[in-house]
Amino acid sequence: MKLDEVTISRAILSEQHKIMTEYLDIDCAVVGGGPSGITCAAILAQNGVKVALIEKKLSIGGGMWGGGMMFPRIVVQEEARRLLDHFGIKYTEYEKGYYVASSVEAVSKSLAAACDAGAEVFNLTTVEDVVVKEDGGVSGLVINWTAVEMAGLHIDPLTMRTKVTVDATGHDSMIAHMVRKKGGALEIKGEGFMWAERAETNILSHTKEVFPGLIVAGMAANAVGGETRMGPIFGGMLLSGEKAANMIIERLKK
Ligand code: 48F
Repeated sequence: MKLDEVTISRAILSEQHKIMTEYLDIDCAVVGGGPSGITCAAILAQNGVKVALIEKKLSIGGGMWGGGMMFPRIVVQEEARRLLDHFGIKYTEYEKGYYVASSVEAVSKSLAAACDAGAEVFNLTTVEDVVVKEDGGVSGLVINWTAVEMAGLHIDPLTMRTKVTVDATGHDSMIAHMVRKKGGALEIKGEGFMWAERAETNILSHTKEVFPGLIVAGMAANAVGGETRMGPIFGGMLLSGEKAANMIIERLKK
């Protein structure tokens, strides 16, 4: 087969242009490709929701790749074991109720499940603002290439419309902060000290709609809710992503 460089370039441009255009109007945007965001996007897509997973970095996976202090292993407790099974992630039982998995396998398999189910991943894309109109809720996201932000260039962004947005941006809870900065009535209590049991127990009660159209998940939920942190135990992240997805599935049915 004879190869033509321009055909290769045209294939990339035309395909991504088609996808981006199609995804300017979606059911749900999940911002942040860490464990909670991937889980949320995967379960949404598996339930037929048109979902975009938006990640500012080149790679998806957030804080899961590095395991604990760069030992590429994560711990997941009994309550979330079924989600490891759901994604086909292998694990061993270290002690009763403590399951250990490869962080690399956990990212890869959960992300593969999201892609297989039809979630569209936009990496290298930063959410820099939200759309809030007369109904007072988040109805869209303002996006730009991460490289534009990194270079400090003054280039206007593009906008996508969403029915619901998930802030899965981790400890920084970036989307919640954007809403508050622009005057949205949203209280951000801030993350507490390390206390794994408390953080993992309470994360589901913090996974909720904190502003019309905006659900917080993962560490963003604990940061907004004033909850403690948990370190390299990931069950709460997976369960929080699942809860956010289930809330959205129910909401979209109405
Ligand atoms: O931090 P992150 O992995 O979030 P998470 O799902 O999981 C937290 C754990 O990794 C760990 C922990 C639990 O054991 O404490 O820290 O809550 O992933 C968040 C992702 O969001 C991206 C960021 O690059 C990261 O990959 N992100 C942050 N701000 C933006 C963003 C933004 N404005 N636009 C797009 N992506």
